[in-house]
Amino acid sequence: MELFGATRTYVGARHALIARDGHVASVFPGWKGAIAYVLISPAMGAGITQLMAVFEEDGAQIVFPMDGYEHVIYVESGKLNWGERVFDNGDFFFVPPATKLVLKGEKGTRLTIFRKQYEASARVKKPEIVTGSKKDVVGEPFLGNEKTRLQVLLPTDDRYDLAVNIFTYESGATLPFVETHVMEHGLKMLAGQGVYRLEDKYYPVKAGDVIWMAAYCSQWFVAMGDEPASYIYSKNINRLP
Ligand code: UGY
Ligand code: MN
Repeated sequence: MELFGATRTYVGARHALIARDGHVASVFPGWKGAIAYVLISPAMGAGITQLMAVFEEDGAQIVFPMDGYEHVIYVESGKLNWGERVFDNGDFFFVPPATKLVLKGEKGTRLTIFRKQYEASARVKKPEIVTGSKKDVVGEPFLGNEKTRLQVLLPTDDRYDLAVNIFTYESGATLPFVETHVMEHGLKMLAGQGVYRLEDKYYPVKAGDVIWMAAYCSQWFVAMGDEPASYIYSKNINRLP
């Protein structure tokens, strides 16, 4: 039976689950042939904005202002150009604040973009451009558990105040304990499924879902089903609150 007037989406004060069925597109100045879904933003209380950008025509273009915001772009599918640089499926790059960011893509290209105000500090140097690919980043066992692997995509030295990681779980594997921490997360399920605990609620989640966890949102995950579950997520790091 078709579900009618129902959704898995929930937006609360300290966490949110955004399922695909509720997405509504936005377009921004300078964007041509491409749309964005602003899935996590300050409008819901988040410090790190998360967009899904979709290129609807060959040669479509998206533009970000040259301001105090840094960006991490992850190519979920398709092909993308940033100037002379070319990015494919699974490639990612970090763009420091005040850097020209005009991206052109082929039809069908889909990106997850994290956008955060850079927190400068007199003690640290400015962050630099980073480029890489998921396939080249070793997945380290998380707290010694081989069934849960963490790929840390960006350098973690103190120039960087934003981490973006990919966490992959074999079916049945879990986060080892319910985490409660000052750092916030924006998360996109890339593959598989499982159950996410957010504060005191438990949500079935699957590929395509987006989750926001505010600072101190208690969190835990168990992967379930026939394939490993994998998600990419952001985290603010290296700055004293
Ligand atoms: O980096 C993290 O805090 C990570 N272990 N959290 C999460 O996967 N929800
Ligand atoms: Mn966490």
